[in-house]
Amino acid sequence: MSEYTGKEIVILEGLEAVRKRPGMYIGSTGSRGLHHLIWEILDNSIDEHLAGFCNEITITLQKDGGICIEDNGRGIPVDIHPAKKIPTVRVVFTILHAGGKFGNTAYKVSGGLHGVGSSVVNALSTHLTVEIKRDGLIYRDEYENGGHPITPLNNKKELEPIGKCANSSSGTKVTFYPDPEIFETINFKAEVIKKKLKEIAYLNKNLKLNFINEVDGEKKEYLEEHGIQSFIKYINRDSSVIHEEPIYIEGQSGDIEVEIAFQYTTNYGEQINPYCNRINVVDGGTLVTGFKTALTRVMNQYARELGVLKDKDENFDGKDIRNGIVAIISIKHPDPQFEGQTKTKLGNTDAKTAVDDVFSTEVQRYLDKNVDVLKAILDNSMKSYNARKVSDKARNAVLKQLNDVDTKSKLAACTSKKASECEVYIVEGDSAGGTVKTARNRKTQAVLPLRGKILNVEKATLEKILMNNEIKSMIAAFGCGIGDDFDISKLRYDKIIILTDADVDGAHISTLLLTFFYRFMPELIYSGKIYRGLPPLYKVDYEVSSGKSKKKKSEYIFNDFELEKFRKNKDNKIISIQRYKGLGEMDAEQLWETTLNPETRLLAQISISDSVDADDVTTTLMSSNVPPRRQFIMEEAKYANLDI
Ligand code: 0R9
Repeated sequence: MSEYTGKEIVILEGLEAVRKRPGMYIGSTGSRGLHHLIWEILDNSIDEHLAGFCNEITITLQKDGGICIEDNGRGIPVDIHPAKKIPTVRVVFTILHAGGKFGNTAYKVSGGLHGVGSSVVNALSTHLTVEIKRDGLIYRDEYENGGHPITPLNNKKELEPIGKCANSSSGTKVTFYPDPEIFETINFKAEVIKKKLKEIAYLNKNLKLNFINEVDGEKKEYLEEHGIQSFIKYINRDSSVIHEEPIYIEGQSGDIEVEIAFQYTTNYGEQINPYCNRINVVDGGTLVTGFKTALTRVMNQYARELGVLKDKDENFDGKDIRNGIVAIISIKHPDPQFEGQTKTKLGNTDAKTAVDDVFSTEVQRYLDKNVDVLKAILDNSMKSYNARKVSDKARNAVLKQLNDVDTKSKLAACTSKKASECEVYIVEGDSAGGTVKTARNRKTQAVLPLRGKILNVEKATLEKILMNNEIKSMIAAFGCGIGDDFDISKLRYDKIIILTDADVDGAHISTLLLTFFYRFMPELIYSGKIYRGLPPLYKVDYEVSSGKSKKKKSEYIFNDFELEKFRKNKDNKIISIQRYKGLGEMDAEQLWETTLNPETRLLAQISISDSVDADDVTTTLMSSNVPPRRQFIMEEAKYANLDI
């Protein structure tokens, strides 16, 4: 253990806050949060690439459980920070900044946690080393136990160089070991890292990414010369396409750079993946609006010119034109404004104009030269237009019947009509539904029991989906319509909570429900309305002794990690551990205490962190194309117990 000066303790206060509430900074302390640490460090290297100073990054998964990320950029500055009077690199790793990348002068275009990422990773590590090559010298700074510096500074508070290197060689290398006291697992997964590197390579053409797995000796290199055009081919690898080559467009409007690639498949629906400064803005925003507006206008113009639309006033709806499209929109903006609850929606109005400008000019240039592609797209739009007219009829018929469904469905409504205080529990099966009905707070908690498994919407026709009783019950209960008529302002509940047993069947029902929401009411997910209730897995009876007296107590435990921690606590003498297999094993009182009471229950909010991944996993798991699903399940089976 090293000694810390009073000053350093003050400096570390920001990092203590990170250790107290890691979820606030990295989302979770499960496997997803663990990998987030890598993405944060990687983001800094990518920023350096975007600034034009780095073209190679190497990630090494070490045998000793550590992870090492190295870039060949300028190297983090080591000079004395004018305000903090310690080396700038130490400021970067030990001070949690409120935001803004050091006055925003460091980078023109920037992504990530806005400069706090390095200190967050340091706070959550048992050991971290940063090595810098700059101006022909090598420097090293080390930290332990959540960010305490252990490298001595000289009397001028500077870092002494530890060696020399060629003047031409520069860069930053960060090696860290995540803290097992913070994370439920500290095992990095090669597959997860490789997938991310692939995505980064697609979005940053000409950036070389190396992956070295010292555990099994694997080495891989990612370099995508054709960038997002190859990304589209990769996304559509298992789909049938209506034109061979993805269409690629690039251009600049003012100081905004725009890159778009798209291709039509025969799939129903649309998949638009927007990125701003390489950040997946899953909720879209102005860049998506610009793309949609321009595409609709340009294609309607062509349709009239070519006589596909006969009537001068007749128009394809935007939805008809986008049916089957898979697109990537990637822009670089010097001053992005991220909006919405999860900051994943772009707000800048100039991004809309820029995308519209670049896209409409360039796509016409392309389509004028590739008339066969133009005709294939218009033909596809016409088919969608005709199909929509048929399905509109079916949907309207269903929506008309909904009042009728309302009375037939098993919904146990709540008495309050104030949406902001109401929630609905979607429960697996009538019997669990019965207990939840007894246990709930009738004023604010409604219960909708579902009978058995709901329909897999990925495999069914729209008509069949709309005739399904469980789906009709949900549409009726939520009150906000479906598809084109969906209006989130009419939603009757503030939270929709999926509550299933903690077993394979329960997980399957959850997946089916999420697939339905994702495909037909995605706004519910984007606006953070969907949750999974997390009932406890164990009840532990134990004895605590204080002085001579002994007290019997019991506690609910929600996962294996917590149980392990509980077991390790020597103050508790465990008498018995009961494992709950299903909701049915709890009585109403226990259910209220553990799963329904807003004060004590545990809920997981469902969010989408990666739009390509969400669509990919949904298609792979739920469609009728079996070989990719089999492969996915085999690859993922190893990780099946980890967090969602
Ligand atoms: C392996 C992970 N890499 C990094 O974390 C990393 C940060 C970083 C960086 C700069 C260059 N490379 C980097 N790699 C840098 C250098 C200079 C100006 N801005 C950025 C320069 O030489 O003038 N920095 C990220 C933040 C900072 N540097 C800063 F705040 F300290 F300037």
